[in-house]
Amino acid sequence: MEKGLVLKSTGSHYKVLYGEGIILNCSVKGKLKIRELKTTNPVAVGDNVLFDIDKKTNSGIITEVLARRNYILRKASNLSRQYQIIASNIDQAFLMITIILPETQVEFIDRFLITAEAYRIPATIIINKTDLYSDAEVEKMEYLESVYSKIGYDCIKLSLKDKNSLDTIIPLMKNRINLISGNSGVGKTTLLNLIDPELNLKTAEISDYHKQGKHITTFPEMHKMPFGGFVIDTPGIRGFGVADMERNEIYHFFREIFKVSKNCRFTNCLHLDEPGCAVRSAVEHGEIDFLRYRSYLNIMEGDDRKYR
Ligand SMILES: Nc1nc2c(ncn2[C@@H]2O[C@H](COP(=O)(O)OP(=O)(O)OP(=O)(O)O)[C@@H](O)[C@H]2O)c(=O)[nH]1
Ligand SMILES: [Mg+2]
Ligand SMILES: [Zn+2]
Repeated sequence: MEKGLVLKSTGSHYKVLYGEGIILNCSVKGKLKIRELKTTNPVAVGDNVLFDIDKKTNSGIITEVLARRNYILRKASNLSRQYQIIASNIDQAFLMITIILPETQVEFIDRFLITAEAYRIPATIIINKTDLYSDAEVEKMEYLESVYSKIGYDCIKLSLKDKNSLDTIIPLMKNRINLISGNSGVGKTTLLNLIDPELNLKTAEISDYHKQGKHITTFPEMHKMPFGGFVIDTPGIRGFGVADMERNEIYHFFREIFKVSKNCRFTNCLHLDEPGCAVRSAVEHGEIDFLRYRSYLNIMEGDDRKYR
């Protein structure tokens, strides 16, 4: 029996790192230990697993997934109760966004952030493609930067056309397990190729017509970094169905809303239209950003349709 780290999962085959940097193809045979969570992928990138080596085929058979320190989940589809684990055992999550080409929606940002918040994974926002922005787009970028840094999320501006951009990001990633997420086409894989050109991962220009990415990366994959640590590149996602959260706890994961909610008249206030709601009052006074509150309302309505 050996212990290893799952670098890639395609649903039936797994790439596992073990020993002194050996990478082995593995599969799952029979039943794994049953978990209470209903997931479409029982073994996820970042999992620590136990496996047996089949000497004849030089491949591994995973027998157990060890307890996860954390994970990022999304709903497999809006209607299903099934969840997909994007990755597990993460030290830090980077959300890469762009103002244009493609345009990342604020609600998408918030859905990601509350998911990270719920699993206590520190999240940092990367605003990429700064070389492309007009004055109006720079203004929008700075607005988002001010909203999110005010509530305590670091925002890093990058242009991957400029190699010096890496100087800010590499020290943050060093010796950690980092996840990069974001819409298709924002430049997640381009960042990895710039850090380590030997990876030579596939990237593509975004579509001229739809101004969106083409979903080039198809499976999450963890890559070892030359400076120490790992980065998990993920497929671009249109959005997040909020997973595994009770309706009356959603506001706990909007940091600034949670803080103000202590002053609401009713302890079970959901900050919708209750009298004496301190959150609504803070929105009216501009202390809580309206876009954040709107994301909250949409998530409360369960409007997940466009977020998959
Ligand atoms: N102008 C400019 N283009 C960039 C920048 N970063 C990435 N790109 C381009 O954006 C396109 C998409 O980049 P990818 O790295 O494939 O995007 P991705 O986020 O991995 O996309 P998926 O794998 O589909 O999720 C490529 O043509 C990159 O060259 C940037 O900072 N500035
Ligand atoms: Mg990619
Ligand atoms: Zn309230």
